[in-house]
Amino acid sequence: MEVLWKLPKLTEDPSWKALDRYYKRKGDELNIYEMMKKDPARFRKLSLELKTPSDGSILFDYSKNRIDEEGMSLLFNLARARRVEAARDAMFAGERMNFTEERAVLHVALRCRGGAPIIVDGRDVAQDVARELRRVKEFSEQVISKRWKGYTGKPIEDVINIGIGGSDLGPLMVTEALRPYAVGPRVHFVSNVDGSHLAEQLRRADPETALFVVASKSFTTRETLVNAESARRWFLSKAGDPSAVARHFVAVTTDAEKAKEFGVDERNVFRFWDWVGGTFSLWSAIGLPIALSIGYDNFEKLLDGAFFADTHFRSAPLERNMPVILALLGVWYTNFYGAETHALLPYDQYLHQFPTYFQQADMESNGKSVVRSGETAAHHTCPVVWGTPGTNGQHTFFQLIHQGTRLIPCDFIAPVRTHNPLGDGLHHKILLANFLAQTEALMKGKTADQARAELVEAGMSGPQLETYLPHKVFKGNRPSNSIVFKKFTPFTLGALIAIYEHKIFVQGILWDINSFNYWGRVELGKEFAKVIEPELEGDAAVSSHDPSTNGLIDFIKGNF
Ligand code: G6Q
Repeated sequence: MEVLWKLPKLTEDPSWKALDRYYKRKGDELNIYEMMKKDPARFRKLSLELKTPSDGSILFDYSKNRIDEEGMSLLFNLARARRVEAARDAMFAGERMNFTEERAVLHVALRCRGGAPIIVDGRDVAQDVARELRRVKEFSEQVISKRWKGYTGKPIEDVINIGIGGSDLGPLMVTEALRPYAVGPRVHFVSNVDGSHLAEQLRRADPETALFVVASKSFTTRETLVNAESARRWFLSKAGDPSAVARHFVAVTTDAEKAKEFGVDERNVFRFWDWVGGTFSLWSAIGLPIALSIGYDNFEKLLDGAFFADTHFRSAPLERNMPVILALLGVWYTNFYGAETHALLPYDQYLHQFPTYFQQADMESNGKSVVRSGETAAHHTCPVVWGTPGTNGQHTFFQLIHQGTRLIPCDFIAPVRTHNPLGDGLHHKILLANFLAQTEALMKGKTADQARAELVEAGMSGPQLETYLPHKVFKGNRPSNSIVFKKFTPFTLGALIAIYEHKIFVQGILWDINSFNYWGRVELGKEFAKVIEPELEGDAAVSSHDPSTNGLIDFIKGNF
């Protein structure tokens, strides 16, 4: 990706400077509600509708942002100047976007439809992908149809995925999100090396009907291997015969040899490849628990949805490109308004893992402070990503979003139709009304005059009214995006995830970082943990660390 290396430093790029001037001139006075009132066409101008072939439209409304058309066009200029389109094409073409590990970044190849070859290092990986997907299909169909039997001849009732990070969160988020489509065994997830996580699952599991999926890209992750070992020990303590393991343990990895060494039968090893980042691996065999839960046909629909979003990302002009717009608005708030966080607020209980999933995907990919050249970035990168499903958030942290000192851009995500129309649809009507009300209230706020009128109406006057008044004011002008779907289906969920993945990609390009290596996530802590683990043995006081760490270790040892 030659061209990216030749770009000027981000903060010195003329397109960046133009944005900076615009921000200084207008940043304080851009008032969303005022702009909305002045221009009734604002919604039409600043929204997009993506028509899916089968599952209705996805509406993306970004008109409730502190930006006007001039600002948007400066943001698009930035994307052009920073070669977002060329970078996107290079990713799809299999160039080594992950330049510090010299790897292609091709999660898009995992869901590419149409059968065209995808060449990585001279090899058509599309065929490898198709072969592994066929294996996922066959295996999931055997398990769901109960043709796959455990060692006593009983079918599988519970699947326990053992993996962490990217080998856990994607399948966890998707199986939760698509629960209404579940047709297979119950699926559970164990990630934490804290024995309680596994112990709680094992307590409820029956070795005769449990299937363990050991998921690890590297097959070296200590947490996963220790959990898998303990699961196998538990299983053998009940089943006795080691040959029974082959009916109850499968693995998903890029390193089949290591999985075999661990003792997983070769025929039970599902593969993926080093050009799939862990964070973006749910589309590969890492998605096996998804296929086991919702059935392979639905898993394919998830891939179809992602492919739909890939096609949109590749072909829509920047001005109509949802991931690009999401990315640019994120940069606008992070780098100009100084927003430190970004909230993801799905108004759908099934999406309760969505914020956590994207917390990882965003923060692991773009939580970097070194730019491509190796210099320290002169600009901020990834904000803290967080959130929880509405309406719960309204009763917890929305206070801060409405009246706190910080600017918190929010993405509201909601399906028009529910899978559970309880109370004749009443629940869902309330949910939707709340979603809409929050975005409106964040924008409009409540002026001192309005608050005063309300207090007077409530019978208040004099010093009491004056004391209450400032606390009742909402400044408003708080930005939000709204993303509304007809219904959450495997297809629309696949599209939504892929849209956010591409947002992350675009932001990485804009921030001039490598979004695809994750050395920060575990390396340093892992090195330190290796030293500390043996020190937790024995009674001797520890002195090899700083006084705080020594003191903590000694306290723990004293209380074993
Ligand atoms: C980086 C991932 C990271 C990873 C875990 C587990 O690639 O995002 O979260 O998935 O560290 O790694 P393994 O899959 O190799 O066990």
